[in-house]
Amino acid sequence: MVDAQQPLVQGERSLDRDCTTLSRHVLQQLHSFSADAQDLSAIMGRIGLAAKLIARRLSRAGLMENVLGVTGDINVQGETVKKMDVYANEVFISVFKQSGLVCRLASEEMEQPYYIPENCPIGRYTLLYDPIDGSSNVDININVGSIFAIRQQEGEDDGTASDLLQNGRKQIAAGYVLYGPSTMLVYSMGTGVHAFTLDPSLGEFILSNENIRIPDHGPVYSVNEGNFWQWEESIRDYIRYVHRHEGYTARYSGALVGDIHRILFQGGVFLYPGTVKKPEGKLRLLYETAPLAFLIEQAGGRASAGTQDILDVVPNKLHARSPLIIGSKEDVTLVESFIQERDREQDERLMAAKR
Ligand code: AFP
Repeated sequence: MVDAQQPLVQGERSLDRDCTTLSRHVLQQLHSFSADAQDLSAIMGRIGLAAKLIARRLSRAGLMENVLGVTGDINVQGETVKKMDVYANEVFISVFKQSGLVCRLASEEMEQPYYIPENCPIGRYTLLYDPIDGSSNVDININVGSIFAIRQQEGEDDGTASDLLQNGRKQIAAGYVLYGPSTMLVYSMGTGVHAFTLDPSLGEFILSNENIRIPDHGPVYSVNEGNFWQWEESIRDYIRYVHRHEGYTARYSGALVGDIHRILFQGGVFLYPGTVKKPEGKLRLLYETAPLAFLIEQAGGRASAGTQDILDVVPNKLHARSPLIIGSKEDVTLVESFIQERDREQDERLMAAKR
């Protein structure tokens, strides 16, 4: 007679793991089968589908026509649009059309949010996303990513989606997809950070790392040092500090998602600081820095805009930017200490000038 409680086959644990798909994991995290939980599980499932479609195209990009290169357009950020940016943006829209789940999508590639009016009475969620992060890597077959966040619509939308202009603590879930040697989806719904790896033979994201904790300190500092001449003196102070101390190593891939993924698992700090001319830097708050901050805080790390936690920053427009210092707790705090020191010196000079 078969005892249902006993392992049937060797490797049952791996069979169990293979059955932990993304949608199932979301329901487990929420400890509920309520309609809300089912909706969030379905949204994550759709994000997974978008990731699979994008991964499939990336994996064959060099063999297909009209996949690599630029479209010739400039996006709302004033940046060159790549063909993959357009494709990936449309993939996210397509997977959510007629899903009944999401009423609005806001992305780096669209000046205004994309409304799906037929979903709005039932699906009060908004998906914010960067369809291809690090798109300059696409043409040279190096890792890229997608970043996403889910927010709930608050109040009536006046047609300008102004309810989205709120701090990052309003995010219900956030995560990224890394298109690397394997495709990984890392997400948090406020109950830890969990990573899934796409098993191409199954066509499913399967749980690979649960409750990931970022080390409190790590050796990596990840920053575009070509911008040294443009930074505030405090950031230069920090970089001089790492240059003069043992135990640091530089890594920078040109795609935020890849750099953050390394830091999530191995510790360290990623910086994209503001400059004297552009104090808010390059990265966008609502669909780049805030989702990653949500994730890294959930893993026990920190994310700062310099003098304020990223999750407390309130954007003044949909495509607002923010500086980013993110990663291991101790490393982020160290960078902040250089900023505080320079701010203190400046205050003292101002006081002295007044006397
Ligand atoms: P692209 O998607 O335009 O390539 O920008 C990538 C990105 O937003 C982020 O993923 C990188 O960390 C950062 O910009 C790289 O910017 P720099 O080339 O200025 O270092």
